[in-house]
Amino acid sequence: MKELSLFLGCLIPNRYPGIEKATKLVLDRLGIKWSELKEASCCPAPGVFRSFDKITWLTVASRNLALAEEKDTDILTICNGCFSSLMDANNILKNDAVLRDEVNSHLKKIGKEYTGTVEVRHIIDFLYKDIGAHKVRNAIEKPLEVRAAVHYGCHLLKPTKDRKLGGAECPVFFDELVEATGAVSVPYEGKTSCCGAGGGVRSAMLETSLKMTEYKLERMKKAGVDCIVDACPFCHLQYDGGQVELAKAGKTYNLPVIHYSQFLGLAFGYTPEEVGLHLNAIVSPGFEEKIASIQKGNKLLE
Ligand code: 9S8
Ligand code: 9S8
Ligand code: COM
Repeated sequence: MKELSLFLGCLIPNRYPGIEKATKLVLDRLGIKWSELKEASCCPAPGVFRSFDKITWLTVASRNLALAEEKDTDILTICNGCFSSLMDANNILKNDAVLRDEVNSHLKKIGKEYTGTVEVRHIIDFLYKDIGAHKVRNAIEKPLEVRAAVHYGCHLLKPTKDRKLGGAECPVFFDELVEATGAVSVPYEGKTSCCGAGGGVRSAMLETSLKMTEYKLERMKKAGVDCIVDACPFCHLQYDGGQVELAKAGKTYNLPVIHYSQFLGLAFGYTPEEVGLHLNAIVSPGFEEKIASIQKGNKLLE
């Protein structure tokens, strides 16, 4: 297997840099070799670019793929949208010589070429398939005894024929990784439905997108969870910022929103601040106290 180039996308470095930091900490802790994909651009976001102009979408994506080809590395994404764009563009271009030629005619102008030699991975798919939940479990230092609402997000699961991660209706792979930290993945109604953000819905129709978020938050709260665990900064933004927007209408949930990289970081003993939870809009002192007491109570494992 090739080494991995970490593809950060736009949202994580700009809105939730703690997720970037936590990702690097946990990759290092697991002994996974990675380097940054320098000069990468927006993937570009699938629900927006792909829906408007397929050739522009493919060309920008192919430039990012070509950067990884030049380094002879695969790509590791930490966002469902980036995973979807880069994986789908890669699949399309690998299999369609006409589109590949068209895209390469544009890349040529900037001295680049796409040849189709890299794979695109998502950190959840990579940890599950290549590292394994048991190995993650063995590396845990602070079993996180919390109740988590796992949110997969649409683009991690669909289209199932390409994602090949175990189905879109009752997936378990992400739950297994969450439970490997010692947490309980609590079942809740509507678990695989959308957070409300994707496909430009948040930008174009905020009210509609918040209705979808409220639907999810109500059911998570009813299930009695301590936090939400996601694998995508768009979902993260929608749940975190969305709770602030919903609070203005008198609906409060106070559920901390945690990307899996951050969640794993907590289980490795990093503090909430070290994994960037203080950069969330929703900061729950109750949750942080719980983490602090878990981390203190596990001294024997240090
Ligand atoms: S890049 Fe630009 S807007 Fe974003 S974060 Fe994920 S999807 Fe790709
Ligand atoms: S869910 Fe539906 S389209 Fe998506 S992946 Fe992230 S944002 Fe939330
Ligand atoms: C959602 C990405 S993760 S997009 O809004 O559909 O492009």
